[in-house]
Amino acid sequence: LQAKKRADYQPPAFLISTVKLTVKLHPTATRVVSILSITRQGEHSAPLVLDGNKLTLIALKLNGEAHTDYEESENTLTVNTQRDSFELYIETEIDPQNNKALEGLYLSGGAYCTQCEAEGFRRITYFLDRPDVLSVYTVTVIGDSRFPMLLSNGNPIDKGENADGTHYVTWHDPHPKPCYLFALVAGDFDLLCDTFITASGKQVALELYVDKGKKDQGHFALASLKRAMKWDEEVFGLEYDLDIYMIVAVDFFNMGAMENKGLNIFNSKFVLAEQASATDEDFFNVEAVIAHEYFHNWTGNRVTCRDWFQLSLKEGLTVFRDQQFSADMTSALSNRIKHVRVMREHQFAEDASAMSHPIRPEEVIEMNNFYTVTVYDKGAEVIRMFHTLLGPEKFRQGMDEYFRRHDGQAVTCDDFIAAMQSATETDLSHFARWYSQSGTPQIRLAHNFDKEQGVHNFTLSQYTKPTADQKEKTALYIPVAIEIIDHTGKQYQDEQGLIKDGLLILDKPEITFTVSSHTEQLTPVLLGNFSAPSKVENPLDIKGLLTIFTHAHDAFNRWDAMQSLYDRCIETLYQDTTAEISPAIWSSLSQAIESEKNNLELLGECLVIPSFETLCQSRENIEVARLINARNQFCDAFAANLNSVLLNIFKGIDGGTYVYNQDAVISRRCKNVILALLARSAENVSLVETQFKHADNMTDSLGALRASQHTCVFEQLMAKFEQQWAHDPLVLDKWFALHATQPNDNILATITMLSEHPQFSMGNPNRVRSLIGSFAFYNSEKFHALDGSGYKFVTDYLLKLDAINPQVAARIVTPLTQWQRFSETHQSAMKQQLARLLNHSGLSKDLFEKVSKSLA
Ligand code: BAL
Ligand code: ZN
Repeated sequence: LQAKKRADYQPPAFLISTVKLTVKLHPTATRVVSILSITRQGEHSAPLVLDGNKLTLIALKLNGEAHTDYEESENTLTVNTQRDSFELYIETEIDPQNNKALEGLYLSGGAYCTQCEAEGFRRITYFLDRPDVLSVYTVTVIGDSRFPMLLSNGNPIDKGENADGTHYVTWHDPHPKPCYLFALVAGDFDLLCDTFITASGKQVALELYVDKGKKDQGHFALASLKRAMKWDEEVFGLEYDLDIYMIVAVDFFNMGAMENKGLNIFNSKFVLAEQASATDEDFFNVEAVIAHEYFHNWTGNRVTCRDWFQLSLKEGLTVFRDQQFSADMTSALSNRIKHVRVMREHQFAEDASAMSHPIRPEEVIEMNNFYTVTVYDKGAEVIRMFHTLLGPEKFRQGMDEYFRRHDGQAVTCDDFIAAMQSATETDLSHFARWYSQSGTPQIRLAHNFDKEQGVHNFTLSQYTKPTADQKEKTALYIPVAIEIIDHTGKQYQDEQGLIKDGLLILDKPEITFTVSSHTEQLTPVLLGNFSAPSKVENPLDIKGLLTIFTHAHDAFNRWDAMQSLYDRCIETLYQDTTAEISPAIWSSLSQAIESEKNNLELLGECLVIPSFETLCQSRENIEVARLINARNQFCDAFAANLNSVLLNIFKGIDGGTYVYNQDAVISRRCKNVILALLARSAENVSLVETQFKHADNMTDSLGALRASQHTCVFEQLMAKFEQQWAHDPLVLDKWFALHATQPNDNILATITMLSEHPQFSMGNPNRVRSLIGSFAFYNSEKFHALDGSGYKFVTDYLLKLDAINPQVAARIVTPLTQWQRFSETHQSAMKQQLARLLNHSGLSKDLFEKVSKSLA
């Protein structure tokens, strides 16, 4: 299998100005007629090579005449012609019912729907399936009475009945778009309607389609959409551009959602939300994903990508935009912490693995493998750095310029950088290296004090380890937010004036600066608000970390200091299981908690002990069981030593009547974080049972269930929960995931049994991710069992899943490919399973790319 390289980009040899599609739906024999207006680009005589996959060609006509001069291969249709401009008629047949990969057009859960990004349109008809071919679409969908709603992009322009009893609707989308933004849905849904008046006074019809009976669960999504539309007008001056905006929620979906022009298709998990069945996190995610897809209308649809190597152009930017929106709708601090956790747990792991790639990858075998935390989340961090460097006003000017230059075009990350450059006097060419260099930079700070002179010398340096894809690394342009404080919190300035408005630009391998003070105890506070996607190696002792927690101005740094403190304690126990955490630390922690009891947001976050995955990012040669034991030992000691202070705060948090607003979310979050700690002591198990019994919302029910994972009541509460929610697959997903992450000795038998549960189906990505994905990603103790049984179990499953849905299989293989951080025994057992996958005949491109890279 050949990788495509970014450097090999060639503009299209032909363009397609208009597409007239007629789709006559049938479960196993859908007919697609496509009429294309095609124009040759430039001086050449090459034939027209169209992409196509799993299509049966029925008829081909050129300018109305049957055309026989063509060749078909597994993935192409080559049409031989010397004409420069012509109309091509292509009729194909496809089989949506047996399309279990959920790419192209598929029939699942009683509805037809499409997923075309990245390269799914070629499974519907032969086409130039690349994002730089933009066309105006007119689409007629024909279906029978079981599918009363027939939807596609743009505005409806015609509808009617056919003589054979079927009916049709014709849609026209005036905005030229790449085929990955095409969508079609047919089904029988409940419909929620609303309107939005844009800043310039245009009325937009909003339509939300959900499964029958689920209308009540759609109101929050619709309200979120209106908030997102308003926010984009206020913050970026961007208005919606069609008369209608539709969102359809479906149960079978590979991704979270898809930003098809005017017709978003969503995984129902990111639409449906109500008090009884959705957690606060679900509500948050619904609002964030609704906003993300809406924001794509400008950053993605109006200005799209020239080629798929530029994916971060739209995804990094849109993730940044949705993060800013969520911060404005909820709280900046908890959002920042949430996103940094994703970076540390997942993106740093990817950068350290064989799948490491820059946010703009250089080569790709299967594009679906590059919808990654690097392209999305690190991509958003890079946009955030533009924002930090330029400031909000100039950032906005740069965005305005980007749209002014490129509206209606398919462009590159370099075009984005150039537009941003135009809004600033700073030369961004060095900064642009973030687009081409993979790996996580490590920032180090050396500090020494010349007591006689009263001068503190600081040397800040950067280093990026070689990655699997790139051996040579150069110094990046890193904005490092920095405070220098003493033990009273007084702030100090550097003599050289390198720190401007709290920001130091580390654009060399190292930078030295000095601070004059006779105070011995100066504490540097680095990477405020996580100002760059980097790791910090800070030689601070516990006292220094507590100084940061107590006195730093940046709340993110305060949280982070606590995380480092816990990490140090866990490391002590990891090195020596008989070690004890000193009473002085417990007493400092007790004071710290007490001091923040009126700041439940920060407190709640500070009481989350770093996850096993986060702990892994600063370690090598990891012995999994030992690290997990050290973490558990610390959590147990934490709960025991701080029991009374935690209990007091827990009891003082007023549950009140349920409401979804920021204060209530923060209270529930803090309460449930504390409950999980308290539940580690047997005497507190009744608190868990009481909360479970009286909970009037899913956040508290699930909080109690999670807390019960370490207790004797887990099985009993889980059985009650199943009884209560057997009818609701999205809630059962939470139940599957809780089972799958339980580190008990029978876990593999339990998962096997659950995979036969009436609500489980290998064909449904949400179910598979909940059960198998949760085990592989989050049951670290049993996934990494030293006898290799966890690795083998996941591999056995992937071999079956790959034949059905390669995209989902390639996601779930990720933890197996990240063997590099673990000890030799783990590594060899992991590689043994990867080799089994690689040797499997008929392995998908998706799995082949990830597995072969990780064994290379
Ligand atoms: N474009 C794929 C789904 C998303 O990122 O919105
Ligand atoms: Zn996106």
